[in-house]
Amino acid sequence: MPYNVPKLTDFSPAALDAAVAALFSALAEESAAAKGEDGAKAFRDRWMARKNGILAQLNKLWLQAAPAKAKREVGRRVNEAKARVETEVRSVQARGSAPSSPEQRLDVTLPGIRRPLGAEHPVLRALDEIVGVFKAMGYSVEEGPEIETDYYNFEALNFPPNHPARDTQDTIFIAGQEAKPLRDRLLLRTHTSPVQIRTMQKYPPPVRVVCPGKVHRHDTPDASHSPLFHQVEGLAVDSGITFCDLKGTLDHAMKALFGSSVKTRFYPSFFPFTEPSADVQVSCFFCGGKGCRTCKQTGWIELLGCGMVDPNVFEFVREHGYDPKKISGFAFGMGADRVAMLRYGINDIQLLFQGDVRFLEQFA
Ligand code: 2U9
Repeated sequence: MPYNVPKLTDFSPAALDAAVAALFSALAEESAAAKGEDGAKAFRDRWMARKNGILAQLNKLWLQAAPAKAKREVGRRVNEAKARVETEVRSVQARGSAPSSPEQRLDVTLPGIRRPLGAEHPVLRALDEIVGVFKAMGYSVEEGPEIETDYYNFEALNFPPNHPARDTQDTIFIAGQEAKPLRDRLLLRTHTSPVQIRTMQKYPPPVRVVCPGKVHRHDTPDASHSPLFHQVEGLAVDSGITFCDLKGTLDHAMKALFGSSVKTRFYPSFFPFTEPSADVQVSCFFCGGKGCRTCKQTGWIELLGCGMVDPNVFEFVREHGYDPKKISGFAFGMGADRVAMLRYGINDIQLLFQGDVRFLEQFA
């Protein structure tokens, strides 16, 4: 027999207790019998429907029917019944929505969701490694704008206006600036050397600084050329700095980067901003100097340019404390892309900039 709310006539505490006990036992019985989502809904409707649910009937048949002096007692019991019914309905609903069949349960043997981590780009890794070697020698790191003025990229670095040395830089200029004085015209920096000029304007000597970053040249792309590449340049200025300091510093840096057994050798070269200038070769760390494909059978790999800062360059920052009669300095530069290519056996510089995941994920 399904439970029906009785119409109360006896409102004595004993009669109320008996009526509530019958109500709760019906609640427990029906709650246990309610199965699945449909059962939970029917259970809720039967007990809590606004219109004629059992709770609504309690209001009408018990509370409203009670004489004034029993109202308090009846009200207390009806409230208690409300709370019990609500708790029971919630627990039946929770049971009803939980997976019931074994197939619906969590399968811990399923493969997890893969969240692949990104990896540092090989060029940035090389750039960081090079910078790290110089940081360990007390160098600080400075960065500067990629869009530079003619003054910082050329003039202050001893490339006078119209000098043929400018042609070697294959500069990409920003168009439509003919109205400006030459020194203010904008271009994409062709080297990070402008950062060293800016550094000297900012700090008086002594300075020891490395400047990593992107540079741009109007080069046709091929396996060894890219219109965008990366340099790390360095500058040390102090009183009494000599070519000997330059050689010792770069020899140490190459050993730190490529292993303590590599040797270095310095060849005369030319850069507008250094005098004397040199190219630096490192003994081939693939064949140990015997000759192989990477070093084109020479046993040596060219990696660096360097030199003593030309006094003409110091003239541009003289008022910042750089009197070429009192101080001297050395500078160097290397291509980080080339270092990455040698380090990771990459034979085409284009691979570094195409964003092909099949290439990049090898560095994860
Ligand atoms: C100041 C004074 C001197 C920076 C230098 C080089 C030599 C050099 C090349 C290496 C390969 C560029 O990436 S590359 O093509 N760089 O050979 N750079 S000395 O000399 C400076 C810089 C700033 C104020």
